[in-house]
Amino acid sequence: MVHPLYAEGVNPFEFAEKAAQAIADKSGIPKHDIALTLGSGWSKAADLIGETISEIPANEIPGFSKPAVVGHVGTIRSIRLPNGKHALVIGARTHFYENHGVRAVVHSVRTAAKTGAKIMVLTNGAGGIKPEWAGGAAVLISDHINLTASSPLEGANFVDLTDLYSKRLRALAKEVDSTLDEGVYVQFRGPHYETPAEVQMAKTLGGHIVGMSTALEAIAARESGMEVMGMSLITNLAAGIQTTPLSHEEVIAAGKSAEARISKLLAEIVARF
Ligand code: 8IG
Repeated sequence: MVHPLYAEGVNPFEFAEKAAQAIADKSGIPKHDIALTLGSGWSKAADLIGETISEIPANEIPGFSKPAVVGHVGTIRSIRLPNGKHALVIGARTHFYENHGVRAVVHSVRTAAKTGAKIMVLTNGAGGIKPEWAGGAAVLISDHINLTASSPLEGANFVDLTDLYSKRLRALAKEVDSTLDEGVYVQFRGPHYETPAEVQMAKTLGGHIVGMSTALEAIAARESGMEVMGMSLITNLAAGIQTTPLSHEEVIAAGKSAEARISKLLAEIVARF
């Protein structure tokens, strides 16, 4: 079945506007200030950043669907921060490897922009190339390399990606935790994990983190005029950096054990926005 975003004559930005209107109607909050996509290991942050005003099942919002991945929650939450700002928390991510097309991948980001969000926080679980990140490090994304051979932009739309991952927001994060490390995120298509040779390629290209989600979303966020912060939880060392086989169960377990620590960290960072 073709995804609704690819139905005849659909404009993805008008569709995102409809989704944003549905969120406003269902939550009673007409405008959100910031948005967060919570990936593997990060979902507890939603409980810590403020008071949940409304929680909406993803399938009640046009263009959204239940996540394909165990460990993702499948709801959209409207949260009031202690400083009075409103955060939209997206617990439903569509991955490129689901083959619904890149419009579906970035629909939540475009919707967030249409709700009024000026800051987009993108979190994920990812593999680490630096051995010192073993054991569940949270790492800021400083830049990315997009190896999906795709883009969410359509047509001759030449968006600048210099400083895509905001220096200002990274500095705020480091005020909360000065030990936070940074790295270049390399997005592969997945859903298979990399071969050790592919990880060595990513390392040679200047990469430090390997993942399957965030680069395409960040591009769309920038296109929509949002300031972007990206953060990875290193749930595993990348293939060949760790010598044991990678498993999704390992990833889920690492996420669970890091959850409380990284969620508190993210809540403290967001409180400074
Ligand atoms: I969690 O090792 C997680 N997501 N591409 N490689 C890629 N994505 C990931 C990995 C990994 N771990």
